[in-house]
Formats: sequence, structure tokens, C-alpha cells
Amino acid sequence: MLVPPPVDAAHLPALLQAMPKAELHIHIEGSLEPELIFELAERNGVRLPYASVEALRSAYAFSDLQSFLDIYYAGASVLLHEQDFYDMARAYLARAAGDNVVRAEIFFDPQTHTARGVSMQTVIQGLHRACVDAQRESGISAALILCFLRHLSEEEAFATLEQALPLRDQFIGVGLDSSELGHPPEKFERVFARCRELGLHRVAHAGEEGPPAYIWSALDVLHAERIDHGVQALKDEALVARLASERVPLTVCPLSNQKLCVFPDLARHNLRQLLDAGLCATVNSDDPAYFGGYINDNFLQVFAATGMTPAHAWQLARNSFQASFAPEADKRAWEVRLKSVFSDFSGR
Ligand code: ES4
Ligand code: ZN
Repeated sequence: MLVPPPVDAAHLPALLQAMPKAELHIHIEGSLEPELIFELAERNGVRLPYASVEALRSAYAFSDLQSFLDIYYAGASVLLHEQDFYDMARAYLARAAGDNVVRAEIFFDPQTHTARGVSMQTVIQGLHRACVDAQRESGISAALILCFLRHLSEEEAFATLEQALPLRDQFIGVGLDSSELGHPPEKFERVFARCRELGLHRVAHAGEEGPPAYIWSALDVLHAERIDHGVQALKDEALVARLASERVPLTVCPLSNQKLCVFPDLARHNLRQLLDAGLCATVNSDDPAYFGGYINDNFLQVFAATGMTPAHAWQLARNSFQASFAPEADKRAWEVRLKSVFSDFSGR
């Protein structure tokens, strides 16, 4: 079905909240709320350079990606035990299920933790157990994507992959995140080639702050199946044509882009242009505890700021299922649910 059942624009906020959707760009360490950071710091005897939850939250004023990453890595320092990783992921998955997320593909940054002496097994087993329990209890489908930190070397990425391989059945793919400028995708050509041989899915942050050239090389050098962010693509007409013809998904994060000053304000975000150019764009939260909201906050605010319509909502939800690495039978079932929610709203 190409066009959705018509929905009155007055129902748009309720529709955005109610529609089933997949979240494909969420860093689990970026879901750590200040309250949980303080609770874990206390539980684990970790000293934080902030006096209170309020003092920490008031430090969340960012000028660019790096200014955020410095605080994000400090927040993750409270995670030490398997139960900490479990609690963090359960908290995120509960909120996601409340936003009618039916599928979550969750990034994690093992190098942030192994560098502090936490074992790979502690990280992955805690997160994986949370995914299994959440799926059993709420029905949400959840899977993990291991991200390499691009400000570190390819050699360190290889060592990380090596440590994770005994747990190969507990994650579905690899990604590339952290400081983009100065760390082009080419730096990780060999480790991504190895991951491809291993049958792992591949995604990469590209075109968040970096140039369209980084999106080209994520596709051509890393064989990335999705581009995380990718909002700089509109600067390059030939790239837009390529992304459209191959239906390469872009996992766009509006509130993240606003908070990290990628766009001067949400009204000038280019999500609508990406969709209208025929690209497979999706809406995601990136680091919801730091950027002012979870996935439904992202939908509500970017729709309000840019005047997108119920037809855009339909397209974004369908894109999220198509872009996911879930089994095709699950994707079909979610599309049926999507259609039924739109039909309900169409009758109001
Ligand atoms: C990130 Cl917004 C963003 N960009 C790149 N790497 C990241 N890791 C966590 N959030
Ligand atoms: Zn990200």
C-alpha cells in the first residue's frame, strides 16, 4: 500500500506517539539518565566531578560533537558490573516500549568500558540479558550493534573485535562512532572487511559533522548497509541520487543535531527535504538522556518545527522497518500493525 489511510492533522501528535516504529540509532550509554548515573556511582563507589543530579544536568550544554563526547564518556565511567549494563538497557527498553518502539537496534561502545578494566563479557552479557528479558516481558524486539571508536586506531578496533568474537551470537553487527572529523571511514577498511567476512551487519556514522566524502567512503570502502546521521548528504547531488537509487537508509536524529549545533534550529532541520528527495530516512534519539528526549520527543518536535504531515509519519515508520535488520516476517507484521493504527486514526 503506497498511500496511508488519511488522518486529520489535528491527530498528528497522538498518531506519532501511537504508531509502531523501529529505533535504529541509539547509543545505550547515551540513555543513562543523570539519576541513574548518580545511583550507579553510589552503588559502585565511583566519584563524579559533579555535586548533584542538577549540577550534572546543567553541564549538558554542547557546542559541537566533541563537547558532548567528553561528558558522555565521563557519564559512562559509573558502569562496572554486568548488572549495571543490564539496568541501563532495561531502563531504555522500558521507555522505548512506552513509545511504541517494536524493534530497537542498540549501539554500545565496548572500548569505553574495556579501557577501564571492565571485561567484554560483562558488557555484552549484561546488555544481551536485558534484551532477552525485555523481549519476553514486553514483546519489544531488541538487538545489539558493537561500535568501534573512530578516534582510536584500527589495531585497537581489531583487538576489540577479537575480544567480542566468543560472544558473536549476542550481537548482530558493527558500527563506527565518536569523533568524526579527521577520522574518515577509510581508517577502518580492513576491520570492516573482516566483519563482512564474519557475516556481521555494518553501519557507520557519516555526514553528521563530516563531509559527503565520508558518506561515499562509508558505502564504498566499509560497505556500510546504513548511514548513521547522513544529514550532510544534501550538499552532494550525486550522492543523493546514489542513496535514493540504492535506498540506503539514513538514521537521522533531529534533537541530537539541534543540541550539537549541526543545524541552527529544528525548523531548519533537513529531514523533510531528505524524505521529499526519496531517501529512506528514519527518526531516532541518538543519546536521549543528553539531547532532551526519546524517540517520540524527536518525532513530535521535528514535526511541529517543520510542518511535516501524517503521510511523512507513515513513510518514516515504514522506512524504519525496511531499514532494520529484523527478520522479514517481523517487518511484515509491524507494517500490518502500522496500517491498523493509521486506519484507527483515519476513522476519528
Ligand atoms: C554519538 Cl551523536 C554521536 N556521534 C558520534 N558518536 C557518538 N557516540 C555517542 N553519540
Ligand atoms: Zn550516534
